[in-house]
Amino acid sequence: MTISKALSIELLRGMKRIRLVEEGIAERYPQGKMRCPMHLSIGQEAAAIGVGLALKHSDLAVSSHRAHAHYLSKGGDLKAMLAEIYGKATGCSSGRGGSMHLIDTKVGFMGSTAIVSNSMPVGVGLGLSLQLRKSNAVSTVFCGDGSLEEGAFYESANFASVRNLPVLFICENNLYSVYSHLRVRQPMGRKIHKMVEAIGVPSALVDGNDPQAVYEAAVAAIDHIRQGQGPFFLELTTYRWREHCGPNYDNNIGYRTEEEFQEWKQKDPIPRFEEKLLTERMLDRLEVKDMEDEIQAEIQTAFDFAENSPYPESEQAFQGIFSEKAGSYE
Ligand SMILES: Cc1ncc(C[n+]2csc(CCOP(=O)(O)OP(=O)(O)O)c2C)c(N)n1
Ligand SMILES: [Mg+2]
Repeated sequence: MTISKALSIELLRGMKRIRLVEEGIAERYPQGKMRCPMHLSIGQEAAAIGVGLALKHSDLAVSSHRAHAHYLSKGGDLKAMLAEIYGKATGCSSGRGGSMHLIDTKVGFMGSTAIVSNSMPVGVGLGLSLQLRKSNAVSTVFCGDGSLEEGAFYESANFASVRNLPVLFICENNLYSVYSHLRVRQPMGRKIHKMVEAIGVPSALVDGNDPQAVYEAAVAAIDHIRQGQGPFFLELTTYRWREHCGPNYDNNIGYRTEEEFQEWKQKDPIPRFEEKLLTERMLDRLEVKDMEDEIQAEIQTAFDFAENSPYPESEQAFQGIFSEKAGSYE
């Protein structure tokens, strides 16, 4: 598949935007104003944007604890995300959820939750709802390799398969669940996408650090689903650069080696793709610089918005937010 110049540039811009937002968070986190746990996906940007650009706003998505990139790739509002992380009333969950509870139903991002695998049945339920409404939209479940080790995944994937539901499972396999490598969690030689096929959901394995490969695989999977052929599972190989939770690096604590980290850093999705676009003369260095300046200006405005927004009033603490704030996706 050849993708257009405009789309190639959007893939690059999307990756840079996610990276710069998360680096902005990491830089400011030690100030102590963001009082929630923080799971960054720096290094994993290609997976999120490749899928996000293949989806429409009318498609739905849910995610997990590491959701910033998914929310932004689906078109979620950056100001509302940062305000949420700062615990402000203008946040997308009215300041009560923090980094792990993002929602923007206007663009079909139906929520992220902190309980591993919790969003599986929610995403499959959304798929059932789409099917019952005879919609041709797709429900996307962003998840990690670790979330496939919960019973909820098997029940959900089985149900999606049996009912032929329009569900796209996107598994970012970054090798780790917190500090545990796959080799101590799953039998030797198991291939995640093959295991999922064995329970009835067709799958593909893709280089999750190649945004174009991810985009193309997502388009093919979405076509399969929109044609009424049921769920599809994409395993995207990638790597988290920073600590599991927090803004720092933690290669020194012994659960992974510096060599492994450096090996994956060489596979940084952003410079690799940028170089490709420069070589193919889709844009020049000056345009890349303009792109970065534009993104940085947007990010600064969003941080200012978050910092200057008010905290929620205590009497609002138990008021519902879904209907009054987030709206409905109908
Ligand atoms: C049910 C449940 N068990 C354990 C945890 C603690 N926990 C938070 S994130 C995580 C690892 C999840 O790994 P993975 O799904 O691969 O996502 P990644 O962090 O690598 O993005 C664990 C075990 C939790 N939040 N929920
Ligand atoms: Mg993982």
